[in-house]
Amino acid sequence: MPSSLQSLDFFQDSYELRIAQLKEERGKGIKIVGTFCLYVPDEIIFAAGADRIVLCGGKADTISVAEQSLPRNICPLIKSSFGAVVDAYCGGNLACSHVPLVDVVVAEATCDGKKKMYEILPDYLPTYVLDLPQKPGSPEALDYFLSELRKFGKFMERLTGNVVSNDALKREIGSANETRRLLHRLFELRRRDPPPIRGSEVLRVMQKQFFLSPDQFRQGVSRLCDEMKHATPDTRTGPRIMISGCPMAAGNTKVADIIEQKGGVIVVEESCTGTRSFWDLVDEDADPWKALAERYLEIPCACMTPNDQRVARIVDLAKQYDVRGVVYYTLQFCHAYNIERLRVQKALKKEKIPLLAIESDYGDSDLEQIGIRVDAFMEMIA
Ligand code: BJ8
Repeated sequence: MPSSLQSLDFFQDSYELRIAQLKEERGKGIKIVGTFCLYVPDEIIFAAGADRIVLCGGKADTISVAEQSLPRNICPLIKSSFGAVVDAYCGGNLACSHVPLVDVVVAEATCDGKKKMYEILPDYLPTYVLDLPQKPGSPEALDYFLSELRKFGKFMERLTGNVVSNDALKREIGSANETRRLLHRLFELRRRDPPPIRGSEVLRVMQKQFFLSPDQFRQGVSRLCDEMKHATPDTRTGPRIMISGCPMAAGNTKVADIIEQKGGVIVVEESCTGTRSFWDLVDEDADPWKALAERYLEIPCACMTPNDQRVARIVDLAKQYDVRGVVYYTLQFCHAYNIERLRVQKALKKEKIPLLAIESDYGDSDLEQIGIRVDAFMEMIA
């Protein structure tokens, strides 16, 4: 069903605009950094005068290329991302025409599949790996991550020839916080009953957060919020649903679309393409390096242990958004999110909030089966 919100058109039509911008920047000698994860602070990249795009793949069409090198039984996000790079440099098919515009990848030590993929990536693209403490709550974690961020800052300085000054960092922190506040505004509007926008529409906007420049993205979200404020409420009356789990990278809207086809009203997503990307702000009054280290270590990703803050946040969001049920989404072979589901399920059960677990890939073969399960879940919680 086409949306009545005109400001969504900008996000749909913005691909060419951004590609043209990246090409122009490259022509001027500006470095373009590709990333794969929320743990790599954009603020440091921008403070060095570089630009960035996130390369996480959500499309099925680059998976077969990846499977010529990678095992089949790993997460589709890893295969799709890697396949897009191989395709760009060897296949010439340019499934993702922005990949060849990247000068360097800044990767991160999160899940095993990604870490090992990053060891092969330098065959195609220069790759820098940011290390992460695995127990973010331990007393040594902050100091260690801080030293990793400073090292990364030095790397960016060598890459661009620009100094990453405290002033530049503070400016970028302010700008990133502005985006985070805007997204809070967008998500706040979704608490209405019924919400003024569909969850699948918000997901497509959130996916663009990782592709557009911060300015382009903010302008688009600001216009969207203004329009949503006065939008006629949707007449859909299905159960309010939260999606929680793995990111849904650009190209992947499969489960969100099925939930809506079955009458669910998605009101919030606890994922990296949802609240995890913007919920916490960076302290603008503290030392910028320390403030960044503190904020980024708070990201509640299942790769970290223990991850109590994620479980608590899911329960909190479920209450804030008055959800009737949670669809827990895991990408196939993502052990971290899959296993963490047990703790999430237990915590939600205490609050009498039902959970439906869906594990899927980027293919179409399970569409019908997922549809049947979602249908039954909707009936149960209606
Ligand atoms: S902060 S969720 S973007 S690591 S889904 S590749 S974890 S096997 S994408 Fe992620 Fe950063 Fe965490 Fe977010 Fe591995 Fe799981 Fe695949 Fe994943």
